[in-house]
Amino acid sequence: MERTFIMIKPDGVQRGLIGDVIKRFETKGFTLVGMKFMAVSRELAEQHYDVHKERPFFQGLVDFITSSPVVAMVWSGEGVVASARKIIGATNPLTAEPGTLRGDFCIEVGRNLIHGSDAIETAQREIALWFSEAELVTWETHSKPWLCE
Ligand code: DAT
Ligand code: MG
Repeated sequence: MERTFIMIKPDGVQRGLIGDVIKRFETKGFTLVGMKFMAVSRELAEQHYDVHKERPFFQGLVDFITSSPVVAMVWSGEGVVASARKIIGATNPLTAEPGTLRGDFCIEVGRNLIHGSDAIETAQREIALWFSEAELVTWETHSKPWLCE
């Protein structure tokens, strides 16, 4: 089953929005397969955002992600990678549509609440970076016949 990596960034944790974020993915019908509350090392933050290492905001981004704890999660479901990106909304919260997490809960790109993998291959790389296989749980929700035909 398709999986994606979702991280509630330090601003989401500090602002007490962990429950709101998790609720959106739960009520949508996706399945949680891994979750940890953790401090992020500089090394992990730099690896996670490696694709942006030449960008001017890179150091600030790494400083921010390592400044306070995050919630790292893996969610699974058909089409979860693209659907999670839609639930999250545009990178710039001011252009993110109302109803998306960024559209509803934040106002600045440097404090945009949440990370979600942008493609299936990215998700595979990010999940392997943040979680060991032993930390991921394969299970089936009792709601499955009420979510899927
Ligand atoms: P996304 O998080 O929507 O995948 P991204 O991968 O382009 O966006 O950028 C990663 C993060 O870097 C983004 O969530 C916030 C930060 N960022 C992106 N563009 C920025 C900018 N112009 N100024 C400051 N921070 C930026
Ligand atoms: Mg990205």
